Amino acid sequence: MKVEAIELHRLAIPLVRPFETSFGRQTGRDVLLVKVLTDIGEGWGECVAMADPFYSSEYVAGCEDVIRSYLAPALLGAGEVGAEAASALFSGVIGHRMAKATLETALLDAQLRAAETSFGGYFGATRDHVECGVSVGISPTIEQLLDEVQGYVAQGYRRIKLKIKPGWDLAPVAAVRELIGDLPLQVDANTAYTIDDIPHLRELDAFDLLLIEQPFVEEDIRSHIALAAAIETPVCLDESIVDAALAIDAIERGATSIVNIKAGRVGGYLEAVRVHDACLAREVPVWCGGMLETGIGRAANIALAALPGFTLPGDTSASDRYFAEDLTEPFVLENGTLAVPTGPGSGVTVRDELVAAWATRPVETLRG
Ligand code: NPQ
Ligand code: MG
Repeated sequence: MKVEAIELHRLAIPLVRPFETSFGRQTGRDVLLVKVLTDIGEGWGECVAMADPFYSSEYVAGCEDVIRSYLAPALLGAGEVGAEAASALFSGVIGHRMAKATLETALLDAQLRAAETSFGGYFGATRDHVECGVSVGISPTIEQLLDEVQGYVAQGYRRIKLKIKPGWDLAPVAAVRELIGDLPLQVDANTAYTIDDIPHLRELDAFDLLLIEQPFVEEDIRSHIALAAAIETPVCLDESIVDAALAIDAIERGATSIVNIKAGRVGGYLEAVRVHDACLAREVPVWCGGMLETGIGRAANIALAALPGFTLPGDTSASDRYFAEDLTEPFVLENGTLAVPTGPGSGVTVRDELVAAWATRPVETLRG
């Protein structure tokens, strides 16, 4: 295909409830969407970066700038190009994986719509539904936390993930474990601990957790190795895993025995499939992470989560976990699962009227 223009859309979407993690509290989703206009049709990509560089070094305005200044010009000047060629085209730019993933996904959407192939079919999905978990933020009180968790259990979620940080860990985990019985439970620290906390983190072994996710900073593989050797609960890396090579290295060194896969974090769905393949070959279970995506990103995540190595429920929750209204037809939980879209490309239809209604500034159109 030939890319003729790239639109940048910046939206503000209200969340149904604030979402608090060890790195901050979100009350809305500041989201960047890109639409590629090509000679074979259009495609959408959603950027997973947050408004501020507090979860990752990337952030929305930074992604926008690197797309506008570097990635879009490379694509618009490339002539005939397939989604599979995007990462090589972008390779002169170091890092900025979330920005690269946004454009690659839009290209893949356009390409697969034209080929009448679904994301799931293209990735190698082996299931038509995926099991869903839910990520639960830090609450003002344990009572409110239990209320929120109870609601998700009633909706049918197959596993609960609690956000933890120093001062909000053993007590809420104990209370939730008591509430939910033997429903699968895991925790996510988003890098809030240090190696000195290992004796404290070992106390989590009492709660039969599926895993503990990313207790230490992204670059600190060594402390994760030390924790994994000291604790029964499996250690799972999120922020640290930025590509398939790093996943293999972290697995072989004993830093992680389960991997959270987020396409944005690793530079796109094609690399995400390679992370999956590397983990499957090493018998390391994977699950699909979430970044408060709208239906656009959620559709692609659910297609990814339908690959055979995704043996644990993901953070691929229903639309109403985050949004009263979604940018696409909503994803609705069916017996704790979501249906993998089967239509061409992402398989969802973007509601242009909502894209316009939630825009925080006029559409910016980039041309060659
Ligand atoms: C995680 N996601 O697994 C992330 C962290 C996270 C579902 O727990 C706006 C955009 C707010 C992305 C808050 C979940 C966010 C965000 C938290 C990602 O670590
Ligand atoms: Mg995480």
